[in-house]
Amino acid sequence: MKYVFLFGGLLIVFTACRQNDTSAGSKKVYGSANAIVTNQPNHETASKGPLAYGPDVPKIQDGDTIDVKFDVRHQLFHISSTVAYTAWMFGDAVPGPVLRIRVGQTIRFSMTDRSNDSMSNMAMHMNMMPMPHSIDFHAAMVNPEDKYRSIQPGETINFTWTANYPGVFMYHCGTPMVLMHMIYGMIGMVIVEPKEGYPGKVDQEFAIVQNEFYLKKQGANYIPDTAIARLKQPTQVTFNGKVGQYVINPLKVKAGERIRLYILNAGPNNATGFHIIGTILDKVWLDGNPRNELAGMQSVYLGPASSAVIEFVLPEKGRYTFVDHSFADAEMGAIGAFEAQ
Ligand SMILES: [Cu+2]
Repeated sequence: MKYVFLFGGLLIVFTACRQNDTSAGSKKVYGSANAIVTNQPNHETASKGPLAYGPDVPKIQDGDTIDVKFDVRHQLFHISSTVAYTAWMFGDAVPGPVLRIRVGQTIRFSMTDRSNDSMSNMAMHMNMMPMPHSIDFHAAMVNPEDKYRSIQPGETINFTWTANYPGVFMYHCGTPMVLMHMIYGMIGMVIVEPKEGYPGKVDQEFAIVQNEFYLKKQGANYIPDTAIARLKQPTQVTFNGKVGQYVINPLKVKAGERIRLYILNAGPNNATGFHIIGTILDKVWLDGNPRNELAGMQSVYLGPASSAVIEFVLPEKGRYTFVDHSFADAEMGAIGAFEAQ
């Protein structure tokens, strides 16, 4: 539905924000003004907003409107001490930054495609070439043809959206071939808290994104391979982008503390059965919505683009390994540990 207004002869057409659904107790905002694409890089800053890189969870920012910016870059990324490739990334890592907002907040989003920043004379491999990118927020309810359109290297897209549902949502690049853009690293998490915050108190919070890599050797480094990705046969599966990083540096907690974990399976292809050895998942909110509550789970099964908020206690001092209980994935890197002291 479009509304047309005439202001002093100036025709302004916009898809209006309509608040016509209060079924879940809070007003929903459908749609927003058309996206604006400029051919200028936004040099103000490369990232901005309530953002952090997992396992850290960013602090919520108060206010009705939140400015969020993260740019797209092509940069060398290490997924282990021996494996690196030129990633296409939101911000500075794979996965991109975790964004944390609240139901009812409007996100004023800006993104510059900086894939042309990183060109150097020695870096003209196919995967370093500047190219169009886009962003698709699963947490938003907007016209994808408008807001999720691809922009060219050096261009900036600006659009707004309002968070209607609480949950842990994925964002990713939606530029064809989507599979390729995702296996290059263009994935990330948005946490949308309920209006009054998640119910109950916890002592520690962590954010974990699981995703697959499909890499083949090219010279000294690696390159993502869509042929392997089509076969759904990953070469590495990781928590927050690095093979076994929480085996090397376990997440530190205290025995008996209540821990809340925001977990997203970004795929792009395979499912996960997230499990913590030595405890039971006390509460599981599927997709991060407290209305979808399960209790006493041994694992939580998440397909691609599925998520959960889970709460649990590590009962006594010790090291608690967590895995994708599809153990092939654990062998390929989806393994970590909590160190309870
Ligand atoms: Cu892309």
